[in-house]
Amino acid sequence: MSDTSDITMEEGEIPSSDDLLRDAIAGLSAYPKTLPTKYLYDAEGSRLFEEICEQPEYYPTRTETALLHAISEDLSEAIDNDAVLVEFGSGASTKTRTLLDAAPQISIYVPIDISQIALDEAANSLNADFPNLNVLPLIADFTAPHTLPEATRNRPHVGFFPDSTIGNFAPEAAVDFLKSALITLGEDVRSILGADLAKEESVLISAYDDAQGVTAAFNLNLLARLNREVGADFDLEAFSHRAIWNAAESRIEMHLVSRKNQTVHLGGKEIAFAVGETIHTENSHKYTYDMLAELAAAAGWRIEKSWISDPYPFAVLLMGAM
Ligand code: AVI
Repeated sequence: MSDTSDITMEEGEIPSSDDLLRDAIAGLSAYPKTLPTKYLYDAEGSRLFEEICEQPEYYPTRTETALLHAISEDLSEAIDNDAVLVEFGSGASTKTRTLLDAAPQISIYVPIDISQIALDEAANSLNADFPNLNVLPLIADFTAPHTLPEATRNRPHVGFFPDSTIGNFAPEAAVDFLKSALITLGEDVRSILGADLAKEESVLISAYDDAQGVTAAFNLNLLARLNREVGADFDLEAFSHRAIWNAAESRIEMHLVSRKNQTVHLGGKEIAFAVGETIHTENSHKYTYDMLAELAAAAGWRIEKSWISDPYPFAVLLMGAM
């Protein structure tokens, strides 16, 4: 298997189309070929991801939502009065509602996301449904440390990282992210982390290669995006989606497989593909509880309490700064 530390999500600025072209050329000129995961999420990719979450095979979203509902009272007990809830990579803030319903003592919510549209929509709908909540969105790359709005000073802070996004980071990047979250949140804080856990291979493969082909469309959209935004000439029919379980790394990998020998053009470069050659586009690590505890500890967090769902193991961890 390839060393794919370069395809994971990483710290940095909000990417431009110059970045997209530069990163795509670098990844496609390497062997094995890669494309950065972060580029899966343009408007169409984000729409397709929402659709993936509704597929019967994609258990993580339903499982985490049900678990958060079941333990919401316990989580609420761990949140102090007048708390600031900071969500890293908030998207539509869907799962946040479960916490906000159970913990009305949260007075400020800071969703951090790179999508202004997602933040505006989430803020509008939360303002309507939680009139006592002060929503202060931050447009930023959530993996980097940030200064929170002035109004959050001198209040207890709680971080929220749902959706198993942590699994899309390589272990070292996951530690960096958890450290950076600690810098953003400050000292003496708590966080709630949702992470999918390792399980039967057939369940994982189906979840990442659904019968409707939504995950395939999500993966192929990356090539469509290169055609749209940087004038590449990928023939989408000439690539197929593949999900692989890499047991040694405890991760599901998404690849795009060339169905024939072909040459693709982008940014004045010719990129040759042999039949069967793959572009590695995403890793979704399925850590064990012990692996998660190690990552958390390496970043300065200790696990105070944890809940694991059944029959599909998914963990919600309540962590405190060490
Ligand atoms: C966003 N992330 C947690 C999803 C996952 O399960 O790793 C992304 C995804 N890729 C394919 N299906 C879902």
